[in-house]
Amino acid sequence: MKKYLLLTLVLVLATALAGCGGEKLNKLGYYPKLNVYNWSDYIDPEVLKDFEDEYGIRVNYENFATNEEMLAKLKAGGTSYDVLFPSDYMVQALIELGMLQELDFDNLDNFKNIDPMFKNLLFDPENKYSVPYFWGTMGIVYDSARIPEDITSWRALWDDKYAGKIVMLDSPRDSIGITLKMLGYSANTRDIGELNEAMAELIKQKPIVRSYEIDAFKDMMASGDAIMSLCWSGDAMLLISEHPNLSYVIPEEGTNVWVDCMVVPTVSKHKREAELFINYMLRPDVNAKCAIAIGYSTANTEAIKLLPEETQNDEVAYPKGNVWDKGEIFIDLGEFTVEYDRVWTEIKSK
Ligand code: N2P
Repeated sequence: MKKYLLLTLVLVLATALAGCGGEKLNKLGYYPKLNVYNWSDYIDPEVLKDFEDEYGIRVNYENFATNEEMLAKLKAGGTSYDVLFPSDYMVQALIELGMLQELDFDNLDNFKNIDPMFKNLLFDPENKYSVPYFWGTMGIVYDSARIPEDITSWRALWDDKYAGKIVMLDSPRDSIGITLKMLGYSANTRDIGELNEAMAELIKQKPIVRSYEIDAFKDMMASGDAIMSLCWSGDAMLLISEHPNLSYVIPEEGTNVWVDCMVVPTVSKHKREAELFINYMLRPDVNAKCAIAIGYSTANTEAIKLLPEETQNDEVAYPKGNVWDKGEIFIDLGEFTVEYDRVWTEIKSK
């Protein structure tokens, strides 16, 4: 009996001491840390601080540059991530690999704010595992002061006139995807002949490519070191707002439309807190704050209403009409993914 009394005393003391560390108990009654893994430049950092203050949950925040990098890190183990932000096809791949937990929508009442256009999409037909965050298109950002002609085709990225000033994305699905579109093929092709044709085009283009980047192209476009770059719409929107000499075009051969989501991987030991975080990110004020900071298009109808009017009417970020008419969404290619990886390695090693 004495033993139990002592144990209780020790526990009571330990709890009291933990409380003295300046840490607040969270709404669930303890002090967890959440490991969040997101794209770079894809949140307003202030909302992380606000979340920590409001919920008493500390956030360990890390960035990845591509879906593929995120998957490799997740497969390598080491960190038990709690919230990830993969794109559509990567959500599908993670589901197929059994790496995601089903979400409890009783904890996600702000899911109602998501535009129905972004719900129940092919990569997660019943939204069992994922909640949309931001979306966008792929296009070309270019310096219209130094490029007098109208750009209408992806071929512009192959134009010798701009040799050494063209930047491509260091991302296999994106760079290969637009090349497939340029050739009139699906960006999801599983035809080895079509894929090899795209590879040949990208190898031919390589001598005029300044570099393959993910984030650095923004500074290169801003400074004028690069004259055109493959670019996601949100980055384009922010760049153009600061540099009116820049323009964004979706070439007429069509493009990729993508939706980035929030998910909880199976390695997470804090699903309840992860859902608190996801629900918080879906709050209209929080979501709008991020939209303003990063320039990307939110899938959250209530957040859009809080954006400045000129942003709501911006054709780059919020093109009129059905977004699915603008292009193809990437699907997970399953075992065929190794062929895209092979092609990308070959291009990069030339
Ligand atoms: C943000 C990258 C956006 C990801 N830096 C596009 N899917």
